[in-house]
Amino acid sequence: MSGIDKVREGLVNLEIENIQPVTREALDAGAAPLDIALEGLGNGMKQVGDLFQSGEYYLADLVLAGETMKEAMKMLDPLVTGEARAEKGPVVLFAVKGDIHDIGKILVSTVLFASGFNVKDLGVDVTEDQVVDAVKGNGASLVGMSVLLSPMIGSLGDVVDALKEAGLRNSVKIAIGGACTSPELLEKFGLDAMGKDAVDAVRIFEGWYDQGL
Ligand code: B1M
Repeated sequence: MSGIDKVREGLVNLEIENIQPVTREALDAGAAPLDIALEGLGNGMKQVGDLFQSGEYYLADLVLAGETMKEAMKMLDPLVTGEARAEKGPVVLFAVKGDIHDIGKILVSTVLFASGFNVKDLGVDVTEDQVVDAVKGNGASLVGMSVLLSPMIGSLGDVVDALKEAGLRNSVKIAIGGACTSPELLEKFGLDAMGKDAVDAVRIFEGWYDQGL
C-alpha cells in the first residue's frame, strides 16, 4: 500500500493518534504534500461521507474525521504553502451563512495559497455583511463561496444581493463550490463560476487573475 493510501486509510478508520505518523511516513517515502492532502485526505473524507450515507458511520464519526483531517493538515499546510508568495488576489473565501462544513474549503484555501493567491479565509457560517466588509476592506475582486447544505443554498443569493446593494457586484467575480452546488445555481443567483474541486477552483481564479482581476 502506498504512503498516500495509508493516510487515506488512517483517516477513514478515524485514527487520530496515528494520522501524523502515517503522514510523516508518506512524506519520507517521497509523496508530495499536496498529493497527500488532495488524494489521501480529500478522497478519505469522501469515503467517510459514503460510510455516513450507508449508515455505518454516525455524526460523531464525522466530527472525529474532521478533527483527524485537521491533525494531518497541521503537518502538511506549512509544507504546501511554505514557498508560496501570495502575490495574486486577494480571494475572499468562506462557507456560507448556516454552513459549518470547512474541510473542502480548507483544501481549496491551501491549494489557492500554494498557487500564489493571497487568501482571506473568513471561516464558516459567514454572513453577507461580513462578506461585504471583507471585500471592501481588502479591495478584493475575487470571491469564493463554499456550500454543502441544500437548505443553505439561499445564502448564496443573500451574498449576491448584499454585494449589489453595496455597489460592489460589478467589480467582483464570484465562484462557488461544494457538494450541493450545480451549474443551474449560476444562472439562478447570477454567479460567475462553479468549481468541482480544489484544483478546479484554482483554474477558475487563475483565469480571472490572467484577465487582470
Ligand atoms: Co455534514 N452533511 N452535516 N457534517 N457532512 C453533508 C454535507 C451531507 C451531504 C451528509 C449526508 O447526509 N449524506 C448532508 C447535507 C445534505 C444536504 O443538505 N444536501 C450533511 C448534513 C445534513 C449535516 C448536518 C445537518 C447533520 C446534522 O446535524 N443532522 C450538520 C450541519 C451542520 C451545519 O453546517 N450547520 C452536519 C455536520 C457535519 C459535521 C460537523 C459532523 C462534519 C463537518 C466537519 C467539518 O467540516 N469540519 C460533516 C461532514 C464531515 C460531512 C460529509 C460526510 C463530508 C464533507 C467533507 O468534508 N467532504 C458530507 C457528505 C458529503 O459531502 N458527501 C456531509 C470532503 C471534502 C474534501 O469535500 O466539502 O465537497 P467537499 O469539498 C470539495 C469540493 O466540493 C470542492 O472542493 C473541495 C475539495 O476537493 N469545494 C469547492 C468545496 N468548496 C468549494 C468552493 C469553491 C470551489 C470548490 O470555490 C469557491
